[in-house]
Amino acid sequence: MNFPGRFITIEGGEGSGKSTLIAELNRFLTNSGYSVLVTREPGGTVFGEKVRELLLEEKKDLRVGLLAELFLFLASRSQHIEEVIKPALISGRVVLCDRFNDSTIAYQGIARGLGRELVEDQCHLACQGVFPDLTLFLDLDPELGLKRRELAEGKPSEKDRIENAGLFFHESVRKALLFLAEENADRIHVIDASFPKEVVLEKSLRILQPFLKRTS
Ligand code: Z5A
Repeated sequence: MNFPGRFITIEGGEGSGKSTLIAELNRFLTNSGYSVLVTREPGGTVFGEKVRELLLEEKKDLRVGLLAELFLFLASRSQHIEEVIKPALISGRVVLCDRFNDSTIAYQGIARGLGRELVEDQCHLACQGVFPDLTLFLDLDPELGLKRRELAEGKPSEKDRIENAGLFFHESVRKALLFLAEENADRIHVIDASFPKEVVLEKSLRILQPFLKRTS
């Protein structure tokens, strides 16, 4: 679907710097005159934030099956698209979204093992024709991502249910995202997130600015 606005997603593992980059991009683009909407998945709506709590909660005896997990992520997404993302794109805004379909394909489809095709099909159903125009993938060694978070909090951080899946799982997610980036090289841009924040911002803007100028 073609909209006046632009839909930009930011992907990457835990602690790769997505929230940090999104805040800086928001500041820069807003100062440059764009109307920007920052949002995230799971979440972005009142309903989605409730689903997020359910998805991330780590609680003894709480079991979440693979399909149940997938459908919860997609329930949040379809509400998010209908209530927030689509209206913003129709009104010409630049939407910066922390995670989207590529996360679902990498985490649920490939790393959890549900199967890429099955997950892609369900994502298509949930997305109602709304797909990212451009994606920045912040690529970082998962061990480094975890260290960054611990450094920020000054202690080993409490992990949510998905973070707790272990290093091997997070390494599979990274490989899956790199694979998706290779396959969708026209949309997904890989940025080495081990560089300092200013460098990551500069590299991102070098991709984003010409894209926005070209397509606005
Ligand atoms: N998930 C899924 O399974 N399926 C799906 O479909 C979707 C999600 C949508 C929630 O995501 C979980 O849901 C996630 C995937 C799964 N689980 N995991 N893993 P989330 O986005 O809320 O959680 P997260 O990925 O763990 O995000 P995060 O921990 O908030 O990390 P971040 O936003 O990428 O990083 P940050 O907060 O910007 O930075 C972390 C620290 O590093 C902070 O102190 C910064 O100041 C510092 N930082 C940032 N950049 C740098 C650089 N360049 N150098 C040094 N230090 C830096």
